[in-house]
Amino acid sequence: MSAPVIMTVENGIAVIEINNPPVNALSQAVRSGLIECVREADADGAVDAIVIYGAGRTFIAGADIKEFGKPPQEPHLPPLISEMEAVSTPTVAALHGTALGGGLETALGSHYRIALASARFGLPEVKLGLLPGAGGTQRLPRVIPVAKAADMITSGAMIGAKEALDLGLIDEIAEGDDIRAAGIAFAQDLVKAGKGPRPTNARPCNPVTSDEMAAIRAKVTKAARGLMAPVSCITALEAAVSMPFEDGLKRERELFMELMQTDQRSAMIHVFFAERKVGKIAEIEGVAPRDISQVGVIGGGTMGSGIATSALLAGLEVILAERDDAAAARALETVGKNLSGAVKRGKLSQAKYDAIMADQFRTTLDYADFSNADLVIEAVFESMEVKQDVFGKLDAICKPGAILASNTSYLNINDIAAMTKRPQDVVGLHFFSPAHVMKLLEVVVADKTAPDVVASGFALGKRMGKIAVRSGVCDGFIGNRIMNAYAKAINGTVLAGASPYDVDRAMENFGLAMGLFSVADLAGLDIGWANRKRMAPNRDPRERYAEFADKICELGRYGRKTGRGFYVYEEGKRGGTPDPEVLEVIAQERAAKGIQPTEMSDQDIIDRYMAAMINEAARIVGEGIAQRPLDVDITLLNGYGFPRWRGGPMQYADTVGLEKVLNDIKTYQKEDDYFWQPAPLLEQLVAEGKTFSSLNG
Ligand code: T1G
Repeated sequence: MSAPVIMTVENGIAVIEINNPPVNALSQAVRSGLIECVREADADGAVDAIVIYGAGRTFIAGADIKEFGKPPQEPHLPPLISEMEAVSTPTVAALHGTALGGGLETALGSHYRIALASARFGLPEVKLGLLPGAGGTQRLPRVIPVAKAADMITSGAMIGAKEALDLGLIDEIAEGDDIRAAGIAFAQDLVKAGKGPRPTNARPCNPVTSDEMAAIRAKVTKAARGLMAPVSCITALEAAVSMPFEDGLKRERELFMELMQTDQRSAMIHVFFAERKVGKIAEIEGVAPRDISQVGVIGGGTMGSGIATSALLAGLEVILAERDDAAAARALETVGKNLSGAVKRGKLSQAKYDAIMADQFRTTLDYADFSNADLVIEAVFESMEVKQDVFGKLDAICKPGAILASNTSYLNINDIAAMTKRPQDVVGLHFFSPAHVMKLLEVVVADKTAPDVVASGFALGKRMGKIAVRSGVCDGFIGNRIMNAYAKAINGTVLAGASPYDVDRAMENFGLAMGLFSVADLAGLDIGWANRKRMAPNRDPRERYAEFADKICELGRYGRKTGRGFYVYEEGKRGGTPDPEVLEVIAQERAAKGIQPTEMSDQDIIDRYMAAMINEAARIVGEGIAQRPLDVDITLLNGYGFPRWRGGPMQYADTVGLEKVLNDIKTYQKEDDYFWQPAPLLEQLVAEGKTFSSLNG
């Protein structure tokens, strides 16, 4: 393996190249190579200036996250950057790709910064439950306005080269795309102009008033909702504003080391790697996906239009079929609105919007128009009969090799595939509403689905900017099956003594955007009601069925759309208010069932909710529906709003301890020993003293 850092000297310019694919992460070898080269160059009387740049596609994209959690190795990055900053030879960071985290901190410790026009810059440590721990919180506010520094550090968002130049983060945007040559030319100009070192730490922090700082802290604290890192970022920034540089650097280090010990940090780094690992499955390793350029969508409702929008934004040609002109017109309007939203958000240019609407998208009433489609996705009514009819027709119309996909959220893909002569081409592509916004895509693999069709589902997901997760066939696949389980547990919790309002409060305090009953009111209680009626014939008589939701529906209360559900909704008011009549319905059911309600703390409620989620997830992994626990985590994080800083239900289970979860389940069994059956995998892992993460490979 060649050295990750090499230096050449050309006409008095020491050029240090960092070459540690894929993203030039600051591994121990890179750190030691970098500081050795800087020391050697600074001691070389023939060297007038030093240029540091990254080989390959990017400058340094940060510390090597793979080293986190392992014993830290010298040289540590903070003193390395400070030593580099103090050299007497002017240093230039030549930036391209994404200069992120420790990479941007290394650039901030350089005296000057030049970048390609396509370069981007960020301090995303907060997305890992950390803060910039190598001087970023101390040097950035010395280079750009404090408020902007606060925004970059607490959001982790990247900025482009033009904004970086305007802010003063970089000194120049280079012409062309040869960052090495641009760095050398910039250094030569420095030497000609007689410019020496310009250490960032010698610059004062940009001005900010204490009121402005207080307002920044208040805003960040409110938005943090349980996250520790953003608040620590502000504490470090306050040190930059109020302390001498070295003291601020010490304070930053203290705060960084505190965050390194937190469960939030280990959860968010778990998510970082899990989101990259979830697409790596043996069955598609080395399997080429089929070419997809024309996509057919059947059904122009919310889901179908969202899927069409997502495909259009991915650059695919889309034909959307509806049953009549009016429905087709509505679909066209919905897709147009979705794309206009993308234009407003800066995700799509107006010119691109016009081009899409002119010749990349059209509607039809005739499935015959799908004869040349590479992929057809149906998003019709959730009825097996309707879907089987659609697939029978598609089988006769579509060309050989075309992929036929169902967006069903729980129906059996094997039964749908059986309506075709090409079961190997049939797959489930379960999008989440709104499909052009939600990142999760469940690729549901039926018994006969071909590996290259599975690979095509993953490739489509990546092209759409989504995260695809492989699911086997079962009722509800991964996400909805788990949601059905924890909804039953929550209904049991309400029967046992909690109110729907206690539950929603506890879930929101846990970090979910909304509690289960608020979500149900928003989605429409009639949808869940129809589902429960569908499942009723198969309901096991031993199930302790909670009826209060059905009773509320029988009163014609379907949630927001009818003005009443679990909550009462008044015109012009955002949220709903608790409804005493709902509490009465629940009290009557408890009485009829002979249940004496018990007091429940928020923690009691969360313990039950999470035990149900973890137990069903353990079943799903044990049955092979999800390949690994990380697949469940990624599903719940990207499709169901599970708090990212908790890492997902399986990561959370490892954090609280599987033995505790199992013991909780055994306690609840006394109330309902039908629902609370421990999953075999959970019992096995507890018996072996193992964690779910031990199954992630
Ligand atoms: N360390 C180790 N591996 C990394 C890495 C990193 N910083 N960044 C990416 N990888 C791996 C990734 O796991 C994947 O591996 C491959 O590179 C391609 O990544 C002291 C403490 C740079 C925008 O948070 O945002 O600096 O799956 O699929 O879509 O204050 O990677 O191929 O085996 O994401 O083109 C701060 C994280 C670290 C940046 C490229 N830096 N990376 O996106 O490729 S903490 C970050 C990214 C820090 C200092 C602190 C993205 C990217 P594999 P990829 P991509």
